[in-house]
Amino acid sequence: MNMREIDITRGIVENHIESLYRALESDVVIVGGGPSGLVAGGYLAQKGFNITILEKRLSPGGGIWGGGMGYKYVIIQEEAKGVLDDFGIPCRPYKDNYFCVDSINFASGLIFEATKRGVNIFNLTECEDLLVRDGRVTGVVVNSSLTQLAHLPVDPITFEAKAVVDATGHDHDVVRTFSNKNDVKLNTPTGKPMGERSMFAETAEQAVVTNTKEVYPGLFVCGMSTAAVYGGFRMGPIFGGMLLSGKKLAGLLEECCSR
Ligand code: 48H
Repeated sequence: MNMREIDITRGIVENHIESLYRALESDVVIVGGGPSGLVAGGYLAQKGFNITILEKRLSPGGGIWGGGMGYKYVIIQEEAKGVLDDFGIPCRPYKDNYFCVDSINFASGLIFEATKRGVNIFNLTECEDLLVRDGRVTGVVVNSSLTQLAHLPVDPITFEAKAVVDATGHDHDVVRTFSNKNDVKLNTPTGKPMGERSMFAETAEQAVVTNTKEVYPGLFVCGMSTAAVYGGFRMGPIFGGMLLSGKKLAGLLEECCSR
């Protein structure tokens, strides 16, 4: 075999550019590759939508990998088991209404299934701002996380989308930045992000699903960022709410993108 380094490089560059082209006009850009974003993306890609996920870290998976305090299992309540099944993730029953999931299996399984269904994930890629036209979010402003880490003065590029999702977890980075930079009224009781509250698992798990919604025309929230945006409680290392939030979001976006 005549192995040439330049062919290896061409293979990487050509394929990356092709992925990038596909992302430029996405149906949905999901910011954050944690459980809620991966589940939403996986269901939508299965229906044929062009889905891009931006993840600022090297590895997608968000808060899954660490289990609870670094102990590697997380808990799922019975109502969310169907989502695990849909993504082919194994679990074992625990007490009457719970299932235990190995966090390594959980994170890698969601990532693998989402990408198999066609979700276009960009790691080391950060959303730093939004595109807004006539009172509607129309896309994202994107930069390399490495540029951000090194505090280099490098301008970003942009992706257009029919809908953008803040799936950035506790940070609610997208909604927070959007609200701070613009004189906008969000679809929250105060018109602003309301801040996350202390731990109360049962209430938190219900609220995370209820508050999965459009927070501004074209901008949706799911997962833990709903708690920060709508003043919800936190729930600790139980992840069913994240899965059900992602599934609900997929339903909302399917409707929005088919209009
Ligand atoms: C690109 C970004 C940006 C940005 C952040 O935190 P996550 O796992 O998010 P969720 O909501 O799917 O899951 C929350 C869950 O992991 C959790 O934290 C729970 C259940 N906590 C309960 C408790 O009481 O503590 O993932 C968000 C992802 C991360 O991977 C970030 O790196 C990424 O978003 N991210 N990516 N551009 N601007 N900001």
